[in-house]
Amino acid sequence: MHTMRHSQRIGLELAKAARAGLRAGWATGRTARPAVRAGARWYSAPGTQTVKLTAESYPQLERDTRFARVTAEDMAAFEAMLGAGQVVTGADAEGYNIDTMRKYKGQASVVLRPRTTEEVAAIMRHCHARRLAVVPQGGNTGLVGGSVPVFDEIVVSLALMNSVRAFDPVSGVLEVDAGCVLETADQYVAEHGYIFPLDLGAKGSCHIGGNVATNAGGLRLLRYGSLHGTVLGVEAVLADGTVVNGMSRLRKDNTGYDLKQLFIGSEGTLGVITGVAVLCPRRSAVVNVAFFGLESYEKVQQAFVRAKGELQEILSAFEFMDQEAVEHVGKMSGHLSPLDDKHRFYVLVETSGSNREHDEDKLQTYLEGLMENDVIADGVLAQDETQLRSLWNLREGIPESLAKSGGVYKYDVSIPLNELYQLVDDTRTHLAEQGFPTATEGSPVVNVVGYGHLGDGNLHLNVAVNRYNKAVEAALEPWVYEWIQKRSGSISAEHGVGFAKKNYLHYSKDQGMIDLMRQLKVAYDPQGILNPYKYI
Ligand code: FAD
Ligand code: 2HG
Ligand code: ZN
Repeated sequence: MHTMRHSQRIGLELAKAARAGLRAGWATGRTARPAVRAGARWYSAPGTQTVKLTAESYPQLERDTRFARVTAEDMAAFEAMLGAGQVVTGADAEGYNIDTMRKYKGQASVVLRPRTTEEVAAIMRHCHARRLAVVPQGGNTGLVGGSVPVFDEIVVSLALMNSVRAFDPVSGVLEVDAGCVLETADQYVAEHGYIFPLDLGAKGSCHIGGNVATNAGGLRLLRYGSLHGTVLGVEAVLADGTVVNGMSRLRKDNTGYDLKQLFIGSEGTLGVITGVAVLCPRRSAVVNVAFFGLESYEKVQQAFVRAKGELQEILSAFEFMDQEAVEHVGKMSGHLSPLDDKHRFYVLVETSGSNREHDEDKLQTYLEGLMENDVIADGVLAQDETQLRSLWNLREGIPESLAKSGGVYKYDVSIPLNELYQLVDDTRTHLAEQGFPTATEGSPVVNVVGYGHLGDGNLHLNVAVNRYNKAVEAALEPWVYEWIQKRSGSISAEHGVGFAKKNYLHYSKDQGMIDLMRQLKVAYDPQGILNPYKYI
């Protein structure tokens, strides 16, 4: 017989209930999910360790001598087209050169900050004519080194193109400049009763243009699908300065090739995205979040299958975390598990719907069933907005807590669900065999954790190290990618290929596909000036 308890730590009602009395034990959320959860800019790892130049970390890489170097005449041309205030140089350019993981550092001496699509077009016309290489940059929160230069490429930052262009409260179609921050867009549509269909931990910093360029997945994909479905229109500037206006607001349009799809996930290699039209769904009035512990990965899968069956249309997130991830975020960031005991795995389930009684009834029945069948060991249900936010902060805080270790090797993969977690166990064993045991005196490996969007078949394997270490990297790569290839998985479920995985694309894509991608690249960017040294 279990009895109900109360968690002192974050004040959540604890539902380690007696099977018979369980219905009463799982108290449900009373408020809609807040418009903003984390509400802060993404934290970037503290700059205690100097970031090595990418060119020094990868000495075999050479600058492509076909690209011109920026001259005084180029600078004069940029200042004439933009105004001096929008041309950043010297020490002010430093932040644009370093990625959020502090793993990659470029050598750009010039950063251009256009305010309009016409200014982007003028920049690209000039760079194309002069064969100057360019890196489009959004919020610089990308996790594959794609948003920063490798050598002296010019950074084109979309940060000043940050306006909401239009919103239609009948259709829910939002039109924004590419530099609009995700959280700002979400807050904007929230005022009209809508929700942005994408949500992720970096929402306070990342741009919609960057999200589209990476085809970001995030925490709501399970419910609202990928950007390939929700993005209706894209406006972009091609390498030669041509503006392609594909800002459709239509859900259905079968007039020829759907070219906007090529920009979604193109990671700055095909054009500079300047505008995006997105279909936003209605914001749910009732949101509930449950968090529970389970003792095996098998049980995590059982809980997911039952969530799909029993929560159906109200299921909006199914995130899982292993014990190591939850303990790490507790220790490093203070986001503590609300459960008294330790568990091998944890799951955060969110439901979003419109009818409180109906939603709560469904969720309670689901949780009761899991308890009765011994699928879950213990759990809590958020009682109010603060508790709901605490649970999400725990989940969203995991990457930040790992970054505090010094460095993190990140693998963002899709694998058939039954084998998803095996990669984490195998990585721990493999690293130990290679002489890098976890959390052992003298070993650079601080932690190996697994978490992610289980509902999307997406695992985040993170190997935290005390500092970036070539020997650890060599032990992990291509070993991890080979492991994934053997299971026909994807080496990038959501973060993209960028610089980090550029040599490993063939582990997930057949040569015919890679050749076709190259042909498209040549057609869109014949001089290869857009985001060179990256994946294509
Ligand atoms: P940047 O980092 O600036 O750029 C990313 C890539 O897009 C680069 O190749 C760049 O050249 C290109 N690019 C940027 N803007 C443009 C443009 N306007 N036109 C053309 N190309 C452009 N990703 C997920 O998928 N799911 C998650 O849950 C998730 N969570 C995250 C949590 C944290 C804490 C962090 C730090 C990152 C997370 N990410 C996640 C990574 C994710 O890719 C980014 O956060 C986001 O999508 C990148 O947007 P950005 O504006 O920062 O783009
Ligand atoms: C998340 O789901 C992000 O939190 C980041 O995609 C994952 O840092 C990572 O590996
Ligand atoms: Zn993710």
